[in-house]
Amino acid sequence: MDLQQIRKDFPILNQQVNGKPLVYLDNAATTQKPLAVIQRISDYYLKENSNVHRGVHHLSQVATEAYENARGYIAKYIHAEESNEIIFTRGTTESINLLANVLSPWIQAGDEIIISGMEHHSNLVPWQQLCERNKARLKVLPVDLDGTLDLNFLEKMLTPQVKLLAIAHISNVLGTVNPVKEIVRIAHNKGVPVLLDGAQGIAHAKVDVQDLGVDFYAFSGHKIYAPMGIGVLYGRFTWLRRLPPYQFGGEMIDQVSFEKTTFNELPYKYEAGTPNVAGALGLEAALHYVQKTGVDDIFNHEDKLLKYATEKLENIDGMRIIGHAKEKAAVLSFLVNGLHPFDLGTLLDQMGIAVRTGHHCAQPLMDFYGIPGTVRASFAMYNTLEEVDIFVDAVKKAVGMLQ
Ligand code: 7TS
Repeated sequence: MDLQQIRKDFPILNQQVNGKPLVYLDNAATTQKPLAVIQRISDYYLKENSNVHRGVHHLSQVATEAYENARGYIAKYIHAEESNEIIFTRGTTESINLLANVLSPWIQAGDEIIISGMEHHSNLVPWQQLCERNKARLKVLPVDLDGTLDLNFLEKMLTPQVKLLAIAHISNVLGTVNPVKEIVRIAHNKGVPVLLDGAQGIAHAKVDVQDLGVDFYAFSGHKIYAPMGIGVLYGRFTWLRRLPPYQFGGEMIDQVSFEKTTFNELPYKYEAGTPNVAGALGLEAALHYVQKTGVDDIFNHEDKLLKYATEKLENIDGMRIIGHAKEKAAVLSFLVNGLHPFDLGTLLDQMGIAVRTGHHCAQPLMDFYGIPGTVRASFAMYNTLEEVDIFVDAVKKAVGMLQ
């Protein structure tokens, strides 16, 4: 992996913040975009822009072909059986809301949905609200103090009432890589379908939906170097075919009269209105960039950064790292003594370092640890060991100033 070239591909990294070179360690919130992605979006608007699926004219055909090719590329990237299983959405949040919406008729009073104690609010609130509406019950698979899930307990929770298991592939707070293949196997043994929240998983793990055996997989483009406002809900064809539509309007129909409407086939049934074509092309370009760079090399590099940063941080007095799972990816949450994460984050920003502070949209997880929030550094392919050194020195300095 040519790190120097990679950094050149992400021009935003080359800037000063508060008089210091930017060290961008907020990649779990969003990643930066390489020139290949920016150029693809720009090319689309410069040369190809047109509404898709509607026109006989040249540009409409060019745009439609590009959009559908992007769908095909993404299907291959996550090894979906067919491209009809790729529904374009705004991102993980919309993907999960879509699913919660269309599964609603299937969830009856007394049914149960299982999530885990480490979920992002996006994979919690939609299920909680659905349960409330349908008088179903939300059950929570507990997290151990080290940040892992107890699979023996999961077996016990999978009662006949359970209709869905919705779980993070990788935690955005703890970095835990959940044993999702095993989780899917356990759930399927009891006949329970599984949604994986892949917001972090898509960028830091290999995603092969057929190998995982998963029923639904949700992710956001912007976490994997693609633009904001584009994401995917993967759903197995046998599921999506049976489920009702989500939003209604243009594109998703077959025949409309004032008396009755019949719906379009997959995937269009789930894509009402004009889609984010540029976003889909940007996502294709981003995945292509990742593939070209080398997925294994990227993951090895991120792992090296994570281990190096963990080792160095652990040497700081009063350091408490939150999340010690054996399988951990690219995310490092911590607290120092009684210092408030916000104060630490603010001082780090003054030194040019972008980290995230707060509850990271996982308030129940913070309650479990009895903490107000954490400081979180999260890594991407373009981060360097030198940046980790700068970051750790800055943490030491900030702690010194605050104590
Ligand atoms: N699920 C997980 C595990 C996430 O990390 C996020 C975003 C989402 C769902 C929602 O994704 P969205 O693209 O629809 O917003 N996580 C974060 C974060 O950790 N800091 O900012 C956003």
